[in-house]
Amino acid sequence: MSITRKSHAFILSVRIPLTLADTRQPDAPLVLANPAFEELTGYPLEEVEGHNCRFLQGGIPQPEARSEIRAAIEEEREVQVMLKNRHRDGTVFDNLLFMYPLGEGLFLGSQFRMPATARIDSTIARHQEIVGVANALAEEMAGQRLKINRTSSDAVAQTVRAWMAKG
Ligand code: FMN
Repeated sequence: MSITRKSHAFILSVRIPLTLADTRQPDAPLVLANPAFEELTGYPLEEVEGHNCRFLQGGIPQPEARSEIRAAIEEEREVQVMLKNRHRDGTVFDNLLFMYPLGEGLFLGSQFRMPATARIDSTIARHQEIVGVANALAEEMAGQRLKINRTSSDAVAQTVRAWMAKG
């Protein structure tokens, strides 16, 4: 499945961070990242294209989060995972990563920097926004809407609660 011109332009125009990775290519390289991703991380598309997005982990070990992501890729299903990532200048931030399979191994990822005073409702609002974007892309590229788990908003709330509890 190829990224249509329309999908390409749409991804670049969306104001929330978006990345597209081809998990059927060796080491699942990024094929697209939008300006909102650059604004968040400090990395422009030219520097990240062709690289696996784990470079954002900057050497911080997080085996559980990584195996959760690998399982979701393997099973071609959506997942939300909290990660420690680094901006280009090396500073660490908590990244709530949302991932959706668009078909044929292509995954959409959206990065959400958890604010110091995180709110569950604003995180769920972001989740719903991303689901809307992912559905629009799935329709444009694969001619069908995504199979979104009905309980994925609950899963997001639970992930944020667990993150808040850790302090
Ligand atoms: N990992 C991150 O640490 N930060 C990200 O923002 C991020 N975005 C991703 C976006 C997409 C579309 C995909 C498919 C993956 C993303 N990942 C991100 C996850 C890593 O690329 C990788 O899949 C993860 O670290 C697990 O694999 P590994 O154990 O081989 O590193």
